Amino acid sequence: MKIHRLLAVPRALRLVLTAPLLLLMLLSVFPVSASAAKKIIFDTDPGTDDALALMLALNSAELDVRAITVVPGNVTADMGLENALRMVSLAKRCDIPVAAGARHPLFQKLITAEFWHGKNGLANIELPASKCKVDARFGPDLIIQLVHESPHEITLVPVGPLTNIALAVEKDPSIVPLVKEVILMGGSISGGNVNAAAEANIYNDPEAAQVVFQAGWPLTMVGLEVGDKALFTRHYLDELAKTHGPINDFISAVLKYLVDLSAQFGSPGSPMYDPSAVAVAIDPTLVKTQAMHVDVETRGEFTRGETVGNRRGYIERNVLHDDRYVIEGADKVEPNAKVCVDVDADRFLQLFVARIRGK
Ligand SMILES: [Ca+2]
Repeated sequence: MKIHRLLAVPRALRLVLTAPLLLLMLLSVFPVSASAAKKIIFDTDPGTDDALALMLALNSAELDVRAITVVPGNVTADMGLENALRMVSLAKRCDIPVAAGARHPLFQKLITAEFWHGKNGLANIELPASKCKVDARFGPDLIIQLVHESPHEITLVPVGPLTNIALAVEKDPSIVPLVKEVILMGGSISGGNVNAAAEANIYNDPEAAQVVFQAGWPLTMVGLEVGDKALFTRHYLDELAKTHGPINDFISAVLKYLVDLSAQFGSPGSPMYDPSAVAVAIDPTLVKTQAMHVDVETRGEFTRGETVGNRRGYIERNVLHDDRYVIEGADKVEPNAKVCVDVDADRFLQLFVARIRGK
């Protein structure tokens, strides 16, 4: 339609005709619209590094946090729920459902980590009482419901023990092919952080972790190989402290606590465990991955909770001949996970600081 013809039509109609054009122009200026953002469910045991991860997610336009489900781990289920509610309230995001989940791991007693996270799980920082209300649904049920409502669109980002995710899969296995992907913080293929073998999230519920790793969905394991390399040092703390705001100040205080704690153990910085999974959800190019088959050890004398990654991609085939086995070949094993084996640590930390500062 030529311009002079357009001008000839009534003003109201002109608006109707030009509105879609304006919308297109706006979309080209702001390419990450809410509808294009990656829908995630954040499963968490908050927890200091959970706080970092949650605020990174809430401050990143690439992600659309559809729900927060709470799992016991770093702190009890009740304390974790309270912490999650206070944090979404601080972020003025009462629109996001926050649901309680499991009360304890599947087959063992809970191990809480106030030693590392402070008495209240949030570096002993007292956030104001929450203005947000808990969602009445059970966390695993909420996961099931949201996955069915948005088939092939939901990315699960668990950053605690995998109890809730395992319960969801056990209750409704039909969600597995409907989940877009799972990007979890947990595991290690190079030794543990709770003992020689196991990483804390996996150690806190190995059976649940094995369910999640064997479920058959696209899964990325963001483990200690990433977090231990991405140390949040005083340099980044100084950058973060240059700006202020409720989230900025809270995260600065949490990280000051963590950096001081790390210094007591001789480390120049605090490993960025939970935020690493969120960062990978935002920008997968931050990490290098290797496809491999991962099993979770549930019985080992020294290795319960270890993520055992098959780096070579095969297992020997042993066949019984009389009183001995004979290796008759090597059978390929199918990968079930993309394991993050390296990270561009500075780019990740810069991204984190920028997002928390609201940039
Ligand atoms: Ca956590």
